[in-house]
Amino acid sequence: MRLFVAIDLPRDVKEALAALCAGVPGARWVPAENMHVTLRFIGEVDGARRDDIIEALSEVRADGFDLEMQGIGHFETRRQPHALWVRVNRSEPLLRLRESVENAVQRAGLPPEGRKFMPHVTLARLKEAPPGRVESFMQEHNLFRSRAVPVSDFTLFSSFLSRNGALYRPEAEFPFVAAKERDGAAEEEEEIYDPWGVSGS
Ligand code: 2AM
Repeated sequence: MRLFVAIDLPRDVKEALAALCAGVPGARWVPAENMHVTLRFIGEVDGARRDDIIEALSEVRADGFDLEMQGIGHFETRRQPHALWVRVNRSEPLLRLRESVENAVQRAGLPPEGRKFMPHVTLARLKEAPPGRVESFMQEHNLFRSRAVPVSDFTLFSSFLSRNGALYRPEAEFPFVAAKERDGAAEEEEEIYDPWGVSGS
């Protein structure tokens, strides 16, 4: 099966993103229900590897944070744009989460991700879209800004190709377990910085 790890988005945010999706010839718009922020594309794996990945991901520790989207970007190959997306702000907690997920999938035996992390939500895949129209779309929506989206979990999705396009199915959800619960180090540090024991207990 084909897997990827992503942050799912609340319905109102997906709808706000879907409302942008018009006006570019050659665009295959992503349906609102498929919108997400990919943390790690995994690709084809067998059932045993899937189980190892789930086990490794369940050890990821992270604190909740707010995700914000702002502005539009595109990917291109030889000047031909092939994807349109909304930019996701590269906050520290998002980068830490991405790193923890990356470490987890490597612990499960996958090779390291070679590409740089470029957080985004894909709005459309493009086929022979006129670059000028893509440029005007980006200019028109460049002031787009989402509300702050509280993130408190991430999801392992499987992806199937159906006649009506990609179908994404959650295989496992991972609610954040606070990073400070991970080991005793943080607690020890607190004790050192509380020499008078004012925090009680
Ligand atoms: P995209 O949003 O940039 O298209 C499910 O297909 C998710 O995995 C999509 O969000 C997609 O990213 C990403 N994805 C698909 N194929 C990929 C690949 N070969 N390398 C990296 N990411 C990929």
